[in-house]
This record gives sequence, structure tokens and C-alpha cells, in this order.
Amino acid sequence: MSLFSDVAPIRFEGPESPNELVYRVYEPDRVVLGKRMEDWLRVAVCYWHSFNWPGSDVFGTGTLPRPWLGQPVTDAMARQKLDAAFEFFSRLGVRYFTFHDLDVMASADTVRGHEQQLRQIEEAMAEKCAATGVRPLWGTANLFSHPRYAAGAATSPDPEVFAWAAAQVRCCLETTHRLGGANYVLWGGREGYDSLLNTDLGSELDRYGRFLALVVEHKHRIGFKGTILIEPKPFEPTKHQYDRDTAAVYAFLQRYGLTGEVRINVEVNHATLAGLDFEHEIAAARAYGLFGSIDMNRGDPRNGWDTDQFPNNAQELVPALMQLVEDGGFATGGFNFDAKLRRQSVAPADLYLAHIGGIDTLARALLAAGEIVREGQLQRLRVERYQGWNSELGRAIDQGRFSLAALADYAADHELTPTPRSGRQELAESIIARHCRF
Ligand code: XLS
Ligand code: NI
Ligand code: NI
Repeated sequence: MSLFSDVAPIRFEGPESPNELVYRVYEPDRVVLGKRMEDWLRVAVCYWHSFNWPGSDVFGTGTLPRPWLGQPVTDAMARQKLDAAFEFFSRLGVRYFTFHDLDVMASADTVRGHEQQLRQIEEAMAEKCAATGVRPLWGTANLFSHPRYAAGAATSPDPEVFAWAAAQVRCCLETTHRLGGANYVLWGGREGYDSLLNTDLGSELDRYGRFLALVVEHKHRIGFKGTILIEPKPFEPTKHQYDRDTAAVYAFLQRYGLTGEVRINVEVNHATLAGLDFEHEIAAARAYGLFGSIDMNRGDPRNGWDTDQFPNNAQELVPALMQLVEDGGFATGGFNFDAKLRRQSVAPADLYLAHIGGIDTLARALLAAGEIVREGQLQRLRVERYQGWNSELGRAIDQGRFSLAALADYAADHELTPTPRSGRQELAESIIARHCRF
């Protein structure tokens, strides 16, 4: 028995169900454009917000019943948490979870102690994974909570901190690999700066590049077949984070020769903090050939920080889901709910309700996106909009057959007077709106 065992396994009961602890839309076996819903969405529950966060904020201490939390974390506490977490994954009916090393293990002060504690809990995790069929969508090392990382990990001014970070990543990458993880994430929590006055930006970037190259090299050395993912975020906790968005990460990967090795984990609330739409980040990642996985949550339009709320507006998500559908779905990625409860949500059932709501929202958006893609009206609208590029002129430009001067002469000689055409944005928006009926 654990905190989460009072709720019966969550089943699909359809939109008319009078019950709350059920899926109304998410039906794992329902086929959308040739693929099962569960395989489109590849939902994961995150360990940190769900089991490791007591409901504290900067003004107050924990509010949520999480009896396994405390400092230092003993092995018994870590195991109690593990039981509760897997109880929750199974009853919710998801196949993936995500974790930081520090979320799952007992506390340790030394590098050797750290390795030992993670290995120890890994054995218990492996048993749980085998018994339930639930496995990591990804693992990641927490390189931002301990005071040693206050000035960054790979970008710390102190090489001993860099070495500690290497030890944590090596260990967590190997654990993720042995547990059958599908990806490994690096979120550059404190890889950035608070003030340029004391920061050597150029050498910090070089060291960050070196660190990432070491991680990639180790991945190949141990034969990990999953994807290494970087998760961009513009700021918080540092004032300026180097991985501010997909475009910045692409430039970084190019500079350090790592394209083809590393992809992007797009987080909704990080995109919006960067002043970008969630779907923009997916589109940019696709355009650069970097799209990997998604951290699902939402911000509050009036708050300028990472509120990590559960999504509840399907219509807003349709453009993003359309891109996923057009791409044929995730390769190794999935939808990780990097979302947390509000502090007053102290009932164990609240964690179920939050995830059910989020998963049903994704399912709604998927059904709408699937229909829109199948009907093809929006795609046709887009194709028609660019039709001019199929002309002789368009093809010649695309093939690089014109110099700037030759093109200027062409424009003058042919007395070009292109006529404005409708972009049909309102039509596109109403196509989205009228398909949101699930
Ligand atoms: C924080 C990030 C973090 C990563 C994992 O804002 O979203 O939770 O996903 O380190
Ligand atoms: Ni995240
Ligand atoms: Ni985040």
C-alpha cells in the first residue's frame, strides 16, 4: 500500500462518463492515421515534480504529503518513493517516466558515494521496470541543485566542478542505458550567467562544447542507442542561459561539430518564456533536423516564469500536434509531463486528476490534428501559397542559377509587377477551430 494505491487503475470510459478518475478521450489502442494513440503520444510522468517536490515555494514550506522526503535522503526513503512512483505509473497506465539522478537515489557527499547510491537504487528500479513494463523516456543528472553548481557545471570557473559534473553524467547516462532508457537529457540549468561583469562568455561556451563532446563520446563507448537531447530555456535560474532556444542550440552544435549527435527536447513553457510559440520551437527543430522530444506543460500568460502547469487547452496544442503528425510521430521522444500540482492540491487523487486532464488534452489535440492532416485542406493551402516557386523563375532561383545582378536584370527586363495574394490566415485559423470538437 502506498499513497497512490487508493485509486483504481485509470480506464477509458468515454466522453459521457460521470466519473472523474477516468480517461474521456485517451484510448491507448485507438488508431489515428495508422498508429495507436499510445504510440503517438508516448506519455511520461516526471519523478521530480510528482514525487520529489513537497509543494514548497519561495514563501513557504511543503504542503503535499510526500512522507519519503527529507534531508538527508536515506536508502529506505528512496525505496519508499520508488514504490509510490511505480504504483502511480501503473495505475495511470503510462509506459514511461523521467528522472534526475538525485530524484531517485539516497544522498551522498562524495563522488564514490554518489556512484554507489545510484547503482544501488538502479537495481531496485530495474526490478520495477521489469515487473511493470514501464521504462525511462529519459534520465538526466541534476547539475544545478547542489551549492557546488552555483556558478554552473560544465561552464563553472572551477575545473573541479566540471569534473564532478562529468562523474554525475557518466553515472546517470550508464544507469539510463542499463534501464533501457530511450533518451538522455541535458538541461543547462545553470549553464549561463547572472552578470557579464564576472563572466568569460567565450571560454564558458568552449567548455560547454567540450563537455557535450565528452558525453557524446561516452554514449558511443557504452553503446547507448538512445538520443542525447538538449532542453533549451532562456533564463531561470540564471539570468541568461546559453541554450536559450532551438536556434541558439543549433548554432552551438554547429560550432562544436555536434550536429547529428544531439537533438532538442522542446519544453512548452520554456518556448513561451523565450518569447516564442511552442509550435515555433518544434518547427525550428524540424527545420534544423534536430527535433527529439517534448516536455509538456504550460505557463501562465500573465506570469513571466516557469509555472509548469498541466495543459488543459487542446485547441492551443493542435498546431504542435499537426507537426508531430506530419513528421510521422516521435522517433525516440515522447510527451514528458514536466508539470506540477498547485500547492493546495494536497489530495493524492489530485496527481491523478492532473495527469488525466493533461493526457486527455493531448489526445483531443491529436484527434483534431489527425483529422486536419487527413483532410489535407491546410496542407493544400500551404502548397498553393508557394506555388510560384514551381515556375521557371522560382526553380532557377532555387537552383542557384541567378547571380544577384542577373536577377535584378531579369526583374527589370520582364517589368515584374507581382500582385499581392491572400495569405488566408483567418481561414487557416478557423480550420483549426472547427476541428476542435473532441
Ligand atoms: C527546468 C527543466 C527541468 C528539466 C530536467 O525548467 O524543465 O525540469 O526538464 O532537468
Ligand atoms: Ni523540462
Ligand atoms: Ni522547465
